[in-house]
Amino acid sequence: MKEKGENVKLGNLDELYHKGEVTWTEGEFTVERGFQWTPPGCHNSCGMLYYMKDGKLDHAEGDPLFPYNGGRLCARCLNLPEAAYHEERLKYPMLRKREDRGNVDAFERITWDEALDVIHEYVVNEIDGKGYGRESIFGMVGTGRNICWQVPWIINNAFGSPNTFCALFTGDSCAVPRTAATVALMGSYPVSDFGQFNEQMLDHPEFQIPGTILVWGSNPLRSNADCFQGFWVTDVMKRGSKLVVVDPLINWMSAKAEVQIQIRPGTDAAVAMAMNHVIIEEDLIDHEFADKWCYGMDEWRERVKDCTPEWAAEIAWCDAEDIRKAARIVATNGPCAAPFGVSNDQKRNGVAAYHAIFNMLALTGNIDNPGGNVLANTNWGEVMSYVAGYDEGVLTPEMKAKRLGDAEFPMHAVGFSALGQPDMLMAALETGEPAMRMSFAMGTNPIANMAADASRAYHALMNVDFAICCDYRMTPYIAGCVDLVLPVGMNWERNTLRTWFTPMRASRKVAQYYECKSDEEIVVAIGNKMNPEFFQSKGISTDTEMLNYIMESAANPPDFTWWDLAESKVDGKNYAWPEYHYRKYETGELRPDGEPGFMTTTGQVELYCLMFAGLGLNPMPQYEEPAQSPYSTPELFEEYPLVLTTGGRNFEFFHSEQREQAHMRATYPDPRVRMNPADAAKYGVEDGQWVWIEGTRGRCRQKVRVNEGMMEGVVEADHGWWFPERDGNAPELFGVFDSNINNLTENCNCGEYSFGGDYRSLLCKIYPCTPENSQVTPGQQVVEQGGFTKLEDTVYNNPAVNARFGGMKKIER
Ligand SMILES: Nc1nc2c(c(=O)[nH]1)N[C@H]1C(S)=C(S)[C@@H](COP(=O)(O)OP(=O)(O)OC[C@H]3O[C@@H](n4cnc5c(=O)[nH]c(N)nc54)[C@H](O)[C@@H]3O)O[C@H]1N2
Ligand SMILES: Nc1nc2c(c(=O)[nH]1)N[C@H]1C(S)=C(S)[C@@H](COP(=O)(O)OP(=O)(O)OC[C@H]3O[C@@H](n4cnc5c(=O)[nH]c(N)nc54)[C@H](O)[C@@H]3O)O[C@H]1N2
Ligand code: SF4
Ligand SMILES: [Mo]
Repeated sequence: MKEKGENVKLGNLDELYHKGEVTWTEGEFTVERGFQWTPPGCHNSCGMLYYMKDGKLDHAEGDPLFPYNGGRLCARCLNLPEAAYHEERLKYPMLRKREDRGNVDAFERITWDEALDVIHEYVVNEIDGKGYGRESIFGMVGTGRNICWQVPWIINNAFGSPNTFCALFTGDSCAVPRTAATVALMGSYPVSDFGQFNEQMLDHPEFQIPGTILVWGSNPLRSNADCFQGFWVTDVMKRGSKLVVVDPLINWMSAKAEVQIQIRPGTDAAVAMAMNHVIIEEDLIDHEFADKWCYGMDEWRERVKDCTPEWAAEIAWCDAEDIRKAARIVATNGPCAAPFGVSNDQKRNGVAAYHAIFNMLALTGNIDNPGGNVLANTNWGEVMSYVAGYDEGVLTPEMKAKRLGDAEFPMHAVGFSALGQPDMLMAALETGEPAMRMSFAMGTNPIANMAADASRAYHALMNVDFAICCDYRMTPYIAGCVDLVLPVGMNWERNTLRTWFTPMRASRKVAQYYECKSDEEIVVAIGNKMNPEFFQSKGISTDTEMLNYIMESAANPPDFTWWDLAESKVDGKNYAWPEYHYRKYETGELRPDGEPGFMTTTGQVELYCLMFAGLGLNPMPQYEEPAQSPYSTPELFEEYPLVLTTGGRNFEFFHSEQREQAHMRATYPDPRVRMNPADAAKYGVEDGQWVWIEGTRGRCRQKVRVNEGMMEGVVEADHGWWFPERDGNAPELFGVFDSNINNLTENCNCGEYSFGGDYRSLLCKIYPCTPENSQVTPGQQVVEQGGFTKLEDTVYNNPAVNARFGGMKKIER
């Protein structure tokens, strides 16, 4: 250790922070080096130093030796002990009878062996014994907290079913619309480049600082979404990057931006098409790239010919000059990096919006270039995504064909999503055809957060005959709909591996909490119980054997094992960056035939997408109004005069998590709906007042937050709210329906390409809560009175869902 006051030079960091070691003693603490991804959940995985005392986590610090976060941590990770030792944390497997759903006290502690027996017996007696196919067992998963591969592994390889879903997440409205658009266009997934693909990060000799960061419908400073650290934005801003922001709300970044296009939610595709128009009209195209590598230039030019900034400005309620200015900056200010924004995924028109944005980035040469948008691969080609386990040879072709949605949605049939189509699951649960008998959920709390139309989701999930959920704490979904609960360990209570995107990281189990198991251990336990032949044939009897198997079976396996990595024996590190190259389309690295080009039919970036055309889908982006909007439903707009967007992220919560933590609730106590002062005055509501937000499908209550930065005529409401401090029993279920903005969102009406639903473009009205209009709680309305939407009134608005299920058929509840 250095003397107090002595200068710590950078060179000493290795020594100070024990490079090459994974555990050491510091005073009363044992320090354990690892990574944090989940739980509690996050899209990132920061390098951590866990300070342990008496077998418990005392506190955590960022690992300064891991370049990705360089020692920095968010509030949620600084507060890990509160998450870990909260009284709501689950300790043992628990079971209750189906008729006791809604009664939290009815859960009884059982052993893991009993839990495995219960699952085994149900499958043998109630699925196989009664002649239901294994496809009637389905998995539900949430966002990629690094808990995405475990569920298909269990569903495919342990249970032999092809059906895993993002839990009633209409149109798979996160990431999938974007990946579908970009994979169709260029055969790969572009990720904004902030140097993270090389260990030297910003200092890598080939990296260039982005001239422009195009922040479109996202708030990376808060969300750190998708393997992307928000502070990378400020790091490159310090080195000269400029910002262009497309957002209805003025935020910290827009205040620093060269230009913000402030738009009506849901109109992104129109604005993106107009930016393409400007770039083409003013010939701001990067001809060196586009003439050689873009297919369909003439068709695209023709498509956007009339999409003038004035046309888009009228649709989007924005300024045409801002569109021009933004397009010019994107095209002329050096490389342009466009971090992922979920706003575009969360709309029926989302695939088109992303297609148009990436056509623009291709025209301006911002594909696979330093400081632009690089074509990402997972490390050595390991499969640890939602598609994991699907091709391990367990499922027969007949069984694979039973994946819900493949027959109706061509994009699913050809593999643009690894999962079943969630709208089809909703319809199947509602009609009973096909029967979906048993569910297995890991990493999702659907009625609180993921499912559109929460009321409908609740009733649909109550139709499942036997429901299993793995979580680390009691949730509304468990309280309301689950029969068997399996408790999971925190990040430092598990052996685990992280592969997307880069670098590969391994973290070790350094503590045990009661009888919790990691999700990885649960895969092994259920796998060896249900399908021992398969798991033994792969040599998988433990979690670490499975993790090592995943590494060994990668397309280009690394020359180290899971144990090497976890013990910091890979060049003295517990992480490893694979070799990375820019402009891979020039060298043949993108195609199995080794030819230069992109992995598309033409080998080019298809502005006019032949893949879409071949599937009978619109080959080029087209603007469509949201299903509800001032222009698509003017009559509704009279009654519901505010445009509603939902779910902007905040520092305190990751979706429905952290609500039980006093430190997070101290700075963010209640659900908030942000509105402009003029709108607040117009609708007679004040800052801090509880109001009803009502749409055509239901209502919920949140607190008004008057915000001058919010566009007039637009409101933005929180998602994911429930109240662990309230009654967990039905009908309240911890108040999950009280402030749930998904009481208003629509299910079974995804967009043309089968992806994207209108979570961020709805209509609503807002009025003060009064004792008179608050007598029946939303919980009572949903649970006791049959829901906001009566089942018989429900319609399948998506044509493909409708084609299969026709009108509604009522089943017995
Ligand atoms: N702290 C925290 N971090 C998270 C999460 C979390 O719950 N909490 N969730 C994770 C997940 S799964 C995801 S997908 C990411 C999402 O993270 P991001 O992609 O960064 O998205 P948000 O933060 O939701 O985006 C909010 C911004 O979108 C704007 N916006 C709303 N509607 C529209 C619209 O129609 N068009 C445009 N252009 N802008 C719009 C809002 O005004 C707001 O400024 O965050 C991840 N990270
Ligand atoms: N209206 C509206 N709705 C939205 C959004 C929006 O912007 N607006 N955003 C949508 C988006 S982008 C997404 S991705 C979804 C996210 O939806 P989900 O990913 O389903 O998020 P949660 O509801 O928080 O459910 C996660 C559950 O997993 C548990 N958990 C956390 N870590 C682990 C773990 O390691 N193992 C296990 N077994 N369990 C764990 C948590 O305790 C929690 O109960 O929500 C969507 N819902
Ligand atoms: S919450 Fe913040 S510090 Fe923790 S893993 Fe996520 S990005 Fe890193
Ligand atoms: Mo998401």
